[in-house]
Amino acid sequence: MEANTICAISTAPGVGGIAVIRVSGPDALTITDKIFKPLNKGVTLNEAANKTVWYGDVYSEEGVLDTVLVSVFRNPHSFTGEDTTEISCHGSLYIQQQILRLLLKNGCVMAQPGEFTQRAFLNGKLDLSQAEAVADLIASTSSASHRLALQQMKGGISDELQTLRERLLDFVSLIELELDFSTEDVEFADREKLNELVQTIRNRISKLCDSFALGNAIKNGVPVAIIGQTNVGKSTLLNCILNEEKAIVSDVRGTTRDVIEDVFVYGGIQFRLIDTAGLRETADVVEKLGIERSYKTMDEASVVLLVCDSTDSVPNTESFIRASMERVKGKNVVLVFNKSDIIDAGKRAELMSIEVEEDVKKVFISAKLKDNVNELLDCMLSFCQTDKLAEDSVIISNMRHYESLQKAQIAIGRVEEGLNLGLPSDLLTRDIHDCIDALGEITGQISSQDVLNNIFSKFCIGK
Ligand SMILES: Nc1nc2c(ncn2[C@@H]2O[C@H](COP(=O)(O)OP(=O)(O)OP(=O)(O)O)[C@@H](O)[C@H]2O)c(=O)[nH]1
Ligand SMILES: [Mg+2]
Repeated sequence: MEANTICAISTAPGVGGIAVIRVSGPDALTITDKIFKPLNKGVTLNEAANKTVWYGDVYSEEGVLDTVLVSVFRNPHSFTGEDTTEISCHGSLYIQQQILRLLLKNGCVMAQPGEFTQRAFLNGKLDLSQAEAVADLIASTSSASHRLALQQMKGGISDELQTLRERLLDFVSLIELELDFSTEDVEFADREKLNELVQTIRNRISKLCDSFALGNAIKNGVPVAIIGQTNVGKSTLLNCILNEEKAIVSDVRGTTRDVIEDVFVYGGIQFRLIDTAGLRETADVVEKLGIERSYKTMDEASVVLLVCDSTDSVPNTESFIRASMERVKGKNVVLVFNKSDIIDAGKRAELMSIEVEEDVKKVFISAKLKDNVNELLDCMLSFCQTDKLAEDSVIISNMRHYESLQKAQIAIGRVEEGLNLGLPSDLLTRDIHDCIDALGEITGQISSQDVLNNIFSKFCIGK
């Protein structure tokens, strides 16, 4: 346990109704006692019971600074596992700064970013993936990203990986025992049972790895590219979905020259909607650069809205669709026929009959009149496998976990191969250890100081 006592403002920077200053460490109660006097005269926080709240005044050199509430959490019953006080003061910036100054003057040191959570990890209150989930929870912007973070914080992935890892550890110790008896031909570890475990782990890891695409999209927003020829109404569609005049709309072809992006939440999922420059042949250097960006956006997006102007000639529309479909193979694509307000039923039928691959949906909308846009949004939502979220399955959303799982997958593949080939025990154990280590990296049983610093430095101060 760290010897010093840290403090920081834990609420968002700025003025609020109240602010919370957190103090954690062996001297948290003593130091807070030096600046705070409870209304019940004669009581000190040092003698206060665990999980109690005290009403009283904070004193500076000049007298009373503010009337506050102080919560007392005693080691190990606090977030950090150390003695902790939380001072809820009035939200003035001046008061917050003064209380911080008084705490520092009386022996506290400023907390580093994420240091409260890092201490919680070091004191065994959270494992590493749970600690990371705290950061995700704070950053969550949609109900889905909130759910993922909460599930991870409550130990969703840790429990399961820990169990699998322990079972592997059991096997490896049996195999290592065999090595001690190398002159005799003994087998303590049942190879068939080991093979079963290897299969279980391989299947589980591959499911978790597969879930990363969804998890990552939920955490960072699903990128949706709005692609089409000039003047088809791409920017109008962006504005209509965002419900603001984000992009310039005009009847001049080539109005949008750059990518314009914003996020919005629909059905609990955050989408990143990206408007692009209209695709056409052009001699204009700047427009050309814009069009290059359109293609790049299209390549990087996971959902592509191919927008067509319903009033355009069918052959032109058809050839645009053909050319684009080549490029977006494997992505989720919606064919959006815009300006449906100014076409007749005959034209609609003609456009409907354009042949495309089965899984490509066609939606008629009027971005200008905001007509049928919900059908388009439902279509986008359908790509997000929200049913997987409804099930209680664990979804990976952290890049570091994904990389460790991939390492574990390679190692367990080698174990499987080794078992099939009847490799000698010492070679087998090396691969099993690789897998055990990779799984341990996720929960923090195996971690270097560099990894820890990197993770916790991404937190804000006070967390
Ligand atoms: N009638 C009708 N007009 C529309 C609709 N959507 C867009 N428009 C009009 O089409 C013209 C082009 O709209 P934009 O949104 O600028 O088109 P764009 O695809 O972004 O065009 P570029 O940026 O030049 O590629 C504007 O005059 C819009 O008012 C629609 O649903 N119905
Ligand atoms: Mg535009």
